[in-house]
Amino acid sequence: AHSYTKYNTWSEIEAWIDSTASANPTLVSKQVIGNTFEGRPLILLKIGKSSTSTKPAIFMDCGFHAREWIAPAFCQWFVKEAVETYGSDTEMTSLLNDMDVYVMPVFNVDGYVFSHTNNRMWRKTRSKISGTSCIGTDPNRNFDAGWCTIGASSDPCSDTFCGKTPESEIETKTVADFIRRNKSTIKAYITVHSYSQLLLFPYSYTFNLAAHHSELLTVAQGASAALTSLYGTRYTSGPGAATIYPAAGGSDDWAYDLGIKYSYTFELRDTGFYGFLLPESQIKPTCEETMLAVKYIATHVKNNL
Ligand code: 0X9
Ligand code: ZN
Ligand code: ZN
Repeated sequence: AHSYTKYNTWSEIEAWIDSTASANPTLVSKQVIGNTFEGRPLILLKIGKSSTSTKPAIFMDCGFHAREWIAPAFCQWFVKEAVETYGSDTEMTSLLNDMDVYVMPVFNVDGYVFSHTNNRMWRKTRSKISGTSCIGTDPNRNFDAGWCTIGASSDPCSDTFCGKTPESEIETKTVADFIRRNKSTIKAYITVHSYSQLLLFPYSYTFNLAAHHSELLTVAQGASAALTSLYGTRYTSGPGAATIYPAAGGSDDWAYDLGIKYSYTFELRDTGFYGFLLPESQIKPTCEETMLAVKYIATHVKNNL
């Protein structure tokens, strides 16, 4: 059965999506935007008070990389907190009154399933291409942002394979198409990974600073301070290339170059003791502290529309 304090399987998450949407019809709606390589649905939850006019929105995804199980756990937690605290928490209430949040609980569904059934350390998608028996593309090397120029591999057997072309992966193409289609309403892009306790922003495909570098850094530092205030967890903020490593083809750089100024990548707990194998006992504290950072960013976005 589904629980917010365990690592749910895809079938548990799928059932949870349906029950959450049916239980909260005024606040949550489900949208299937496409299908994965293996045919599973690519699902978004749109969270926000219904309105007759189109509201500005935040897009947040989790689970690009299959083995980063804490990321989908966070997206589920975010939805829970949104529906539980709307109407009582003033910050969440005004956020969801004025904006919508598109939450994609699992981006790389096929990889997530494979990491549960076959290989806990799987990272990539599960797509097959001709000419090799190696499987999968790194979805965070597959976006059209300096594609495959640095920190990515053109070897299909590599864990950072950039794919045959930009957006070669159906998951990448589907999400990129959705964001392009809703470009005028999406004011912030947040993508959740693990691990390293970092809050990153563009660029990662170049060491050049983003045009909005100082605002992006100030907001990241404020969000990190909010996160740290709960349990003292330390985060480092900065542009991807200089803070973690240069790597092209990421969704954050792509969204930023599309014109979505507030573009952030979270690398959740921990700093390597457990790494991707973060114990379930850390789901609740990790999610509670991360909520503070995401709400901080969202409120900044809302106040600067
Ligand atoms: O390498 C990545 O894709 C991310 N780190 S992870 O350990 N979760 O794989 C960092 C992504 C930073 N942003 C870009 N490289 N665009
Ligand atoms: Zn990742
Ligand atoms: Zn809570």
